Amino acid sequence: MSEPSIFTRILQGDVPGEILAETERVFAIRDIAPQAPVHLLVIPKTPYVDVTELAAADPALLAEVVAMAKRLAEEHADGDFRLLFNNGAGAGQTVFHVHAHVLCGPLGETSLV
Ligand code: DGP
Repeated sequence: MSEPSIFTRILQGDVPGEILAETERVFAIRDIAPQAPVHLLVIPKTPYVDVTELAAADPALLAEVVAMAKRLAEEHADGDFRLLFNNGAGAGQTVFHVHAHVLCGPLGETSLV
């Protein structure tokens, strides 16, 4: 069996990290290296590798990710947000447990886009 991802370890409390929001199937944390004034990660608890796998396996769960992103953008900013998934190493994905970047406000010098 593969090792739990860094995000699963944060969720389980094995690695420090504040859980900003949590439902039965989704949770959110701050990105450790923010690329915008508000930069959060919304993460399904089931560790699908990337968004294409998530969308194929459980589209309703992908919709839950979007709903949590909207809620967080309203709580932490003015409600508008960019939603970004890096899909594959060639696109910059470094953690292979699917996560949505929620970016509010102007982007800095970022490698994300
Ligand atoms: P990506 O490159 O799309 O796979 O994004 C992975 C993001 O995860 C990256 O922006 C930094 C973030 N990250 C990596 N390790 C940690 C960590 O230990 N804590 C937090 N809060 N974020 C992390």
